[in-house]
Amino acid sequence: MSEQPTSTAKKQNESNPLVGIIMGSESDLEIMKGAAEMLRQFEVEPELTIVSAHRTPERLRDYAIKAKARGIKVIIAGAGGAAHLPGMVAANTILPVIGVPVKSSNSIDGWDSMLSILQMPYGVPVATVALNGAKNAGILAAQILALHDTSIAGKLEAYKEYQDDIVMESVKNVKRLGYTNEFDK
Ligand code: AIR
Repeated sequence: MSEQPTSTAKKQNESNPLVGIIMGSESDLEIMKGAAEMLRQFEVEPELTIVSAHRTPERLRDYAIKAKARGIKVIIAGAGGAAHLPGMVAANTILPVIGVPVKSSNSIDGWDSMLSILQMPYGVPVATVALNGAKNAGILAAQILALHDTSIAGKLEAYKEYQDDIVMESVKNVKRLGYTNEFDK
């Protein structure tokens, strides 16, 4: 499937993005762009910018407070190390927040980012994906939008079928290599 947005989808979403992707630093972009790439596969063009919980605390609060009124439906927030961005955004909005722990240059081993995002206190949920799991964050955001958008839902169904096809190709490949299994007989 193509990772580039169609021109129609791009135009529609540029003026009124439904998903906001934010990250603590430009150094997170290599991972976080995966969320944008996945969303584009479902013809959802997100907005993407840098917001740091520690370096730009006022920008964080401003972004979180204004997001809903701007028409954003889901926020994907990624950060590394002492990763307080997703949690603090969730503290300031009722929009669903998907947190992406990034294994950054200042991470000890990734667990610092993981636990900072995962262990939210009761009352302020963040849906945390795997370490560097920005692509899944993109899919999850599309799934949330699909609750009220049949076009996105259809593209998600097609994506599921596509994944099935890929695995079934692999099943044939390993069979060709001489590995048998009783299950497929
Ligand atoms: N970070 C930036 N502000 C607050 C946090 N937690 C994170 C970024 C990045 C890491 O610090 O999300 O993963 C390192 O950032 P930099 O800019 O030093 O490369």
